[in-house]
Amino acid sequence: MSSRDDEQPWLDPYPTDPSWSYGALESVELACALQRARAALTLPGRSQQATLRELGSAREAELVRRFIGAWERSDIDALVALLAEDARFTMPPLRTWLAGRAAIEGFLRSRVFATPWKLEATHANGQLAFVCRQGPAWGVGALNVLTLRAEASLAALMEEAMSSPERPTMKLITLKWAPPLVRGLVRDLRARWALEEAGIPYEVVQIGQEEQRAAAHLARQPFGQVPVLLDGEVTLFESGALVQYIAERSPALLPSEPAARAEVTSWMFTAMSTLEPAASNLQEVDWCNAQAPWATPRRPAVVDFLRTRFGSLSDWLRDRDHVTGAFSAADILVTAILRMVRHTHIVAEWPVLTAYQARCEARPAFHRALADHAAAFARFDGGS
Ligand SMILES: N[C@@H](CCC(=O)N[C@@H](CS)C(=O)NCC(=O)O)C(=O)O
Repeated sequence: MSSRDDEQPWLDPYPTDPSWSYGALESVELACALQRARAALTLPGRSQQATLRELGSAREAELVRRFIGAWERSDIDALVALLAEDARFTMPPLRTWLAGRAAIEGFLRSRVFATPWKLEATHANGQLAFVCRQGPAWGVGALNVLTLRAEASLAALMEEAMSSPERPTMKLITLKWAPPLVRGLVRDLRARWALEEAGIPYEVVQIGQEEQRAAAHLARQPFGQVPVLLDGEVTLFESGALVQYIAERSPALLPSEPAARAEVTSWMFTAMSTLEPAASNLQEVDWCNAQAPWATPRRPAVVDFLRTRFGSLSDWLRDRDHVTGAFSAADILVTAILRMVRHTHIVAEWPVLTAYQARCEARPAFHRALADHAAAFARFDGGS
């Protein structure tokens, strides 16, 4: 890796509104120069304005759309595809720089997408630039300045990029309608939350009971259940698998550093295989079999078992804000399990768990996911 990386180029929100000049901003702010260039094609002395004129407004708009889309989706593969082999990434006034596509990719994967971003296109000194707002507070965290250095064949390069297929939008399959009792619990919420945290756009497909039993759906989900995630050629079922797949596209949800990643993975499996069965046993007693003769005598043992699990979880969280070092995909799943027994006061027996659940559910991504989840079912309240 070719880099000079002895400073911590990280990022507090930029203190003012984005009414800057490039020079002023550069002196206080991170600025990234991503150079789309092939050395052999570079002619010296060509201005960015001339390069952009050559590119033409339609191709410039397409480049802007692709750059913003890739950055907001944390789609590092798509960003890297826009870089030339000899691209350079600088952060004036820091001395940190990265040379070459591989070094930049490593940097993007390790740090940049630990939080979600929203980008607005602008120009700085005649160059294409992007005001980058950093979630969850959406303060300005960076000005990315894109330097296009290719010459005569830039238009051809863009043609090539524009004709290469873009990844289709992910599709999340959920139920058409769900009764109020389970709204906020149907497991598409877990995937929605992860998608919102990762800043990945998605479409929702709602299916009715007949479609659940249809061969096409059973081929995707052998039990006729939801959620299912479709991503191009990829089909996934089991909410834990969906969350993991989404998290793999967002270092904010699943870190790349092996020890931290292993911790998050362990807790994702804990949520699904150690905690969830204890919570779903209680749902079965209280909801699915409430009238069965065995329900009342069985319930205390089910609650006791859940208490042992939640007690251990509370002990673990006593001095922690999240199940691992920072909020991650594991917290999405653990919080989802705590929610499963919201019809009882069991979580409230542990103030640590109550505070943890509130902390996770306070995240804007959770609010967006929950609102969309509820709105989707409400659309079919009148039936159809
Ligand atoms: N272990 C599965 C459970 C899936 C599940 O229970 N899905 C429910 C909604 S949350 C469902 O599809 N219920 C309708 C049905 O079973 O017909 C997962 O985590 O995805």
